[in-house]
Amino acid sequence: MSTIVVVGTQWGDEGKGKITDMIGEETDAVVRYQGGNNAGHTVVVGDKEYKLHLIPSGILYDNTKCVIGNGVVIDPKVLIEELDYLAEKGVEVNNLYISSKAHLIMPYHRSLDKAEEIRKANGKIGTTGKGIGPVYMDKIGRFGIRVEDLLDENVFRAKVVEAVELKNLILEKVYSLDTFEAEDIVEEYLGYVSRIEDYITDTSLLINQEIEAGNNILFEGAQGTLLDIDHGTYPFVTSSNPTAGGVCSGTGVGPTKIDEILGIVKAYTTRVGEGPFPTELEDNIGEYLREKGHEFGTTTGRARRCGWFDAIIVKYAARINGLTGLAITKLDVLDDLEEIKICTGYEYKGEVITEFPTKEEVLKECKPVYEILPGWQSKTSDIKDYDKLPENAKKYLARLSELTDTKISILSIGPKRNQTIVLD
Ligand code: 2SA
Ligand code: MG
Repeated sequence: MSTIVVVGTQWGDEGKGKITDMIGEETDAVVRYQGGNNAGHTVVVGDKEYKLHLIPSGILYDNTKCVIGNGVVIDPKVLIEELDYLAEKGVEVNNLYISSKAHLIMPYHRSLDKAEEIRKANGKIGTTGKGIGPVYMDKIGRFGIRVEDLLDENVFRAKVVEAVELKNLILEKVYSLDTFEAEDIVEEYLGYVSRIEDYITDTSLLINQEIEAGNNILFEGAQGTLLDIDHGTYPFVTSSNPTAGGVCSGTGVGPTKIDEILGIVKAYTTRVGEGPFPTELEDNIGEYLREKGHEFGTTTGRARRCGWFDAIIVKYAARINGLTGLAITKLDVLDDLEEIKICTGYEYKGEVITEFPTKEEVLKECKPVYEILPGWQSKTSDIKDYDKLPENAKKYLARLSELTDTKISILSIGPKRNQTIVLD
């Protein structure tokens, strides 16, 4: 038996969905532990493409349990839309388990998320507008509403009435926005109960029983290390812990039960939303990466910012997550380039630093120090064997592994399941 965590090492969109889907084939349960429908995974199976936001990618397999852990925040409307979307595509959704302790995204969370972005204007985070920050604020503030509350009409109504009273004050007085009618929300949300009640359970118990039974479990991270609320580029982060530590609190599984932590690494770097990004390219190479890599948000459709591989951040991710291996994705996107740069340090106030700075004000001023490697200028997307890769591609990969002090376990050279090379 083994448990593995799949975690993003950059700013999200590293291709976690594809790798999760691939490993998911041999997995008994796929578990999400944080975030909500701000995530976006694209998975290609045969000639079908699936875009998922909330439900774990493992849903595409018949016998894999799909678990939404307590650390996830759930917009029930989106959940039901996703269930319908999967049903339309002929995917069975019997194997879904939702934590009774997960918090619910309410309509006022979405309003507050958007309103706060508008209020901030210059300092905005560039959120997905899905209500993520406000729902986690309520959770930490101890006045959130959990999935289990939906199962008791009186409890649910009382909590909504209390919450709406305060939210309406804020919406009206702080943001001059429309307020909500508690009873409308109660009616809407109780209407969802019949669609989801059968999935609700004690998921910590379930996962621990699975582990006990010797089954293989995959914990699927959303977003990435640099979007972590504690370890990311604060305040330009999401409001949860996508890093490996989030697995334990977000699922109710102890740290001694985790065997492997696989870091997903894009062969270059992207970021969506605001915040510092030292290796960002605002030239035609950046444009080339965006076009060739289809770098547009799965959730919002926003164009992603693109840049060279930054070894400082991936080395940092290896430390924060305790990575046991790397899965490098989208190597094929670099196929046509004449030369490829790797950031090996930052120049800050005349000195070169090689550890990721903790302060956003410092990172903002960092200039990348590059090592330049020759490109391979040939197609890699059909290669099945690591040894058959062009020499310069192998050199590039070896350098990434060396700089981040982590072995490469998986290499992905295209969106399809069979465009993957497993190294160990
Ligand atoms: P939020 O909405 O509060 O979580 O936003 C806070 C920051 O976190 C970033 N963020 C993301 N970055 C990359 N990918 C994400 N998921 C979608 C995708 C994004 C999309 O997979 O493509 O479609 O735009 C994701 N979710 C949150 C966000 O950009 C803010 O910087
Ligand atoms: Mg994504």
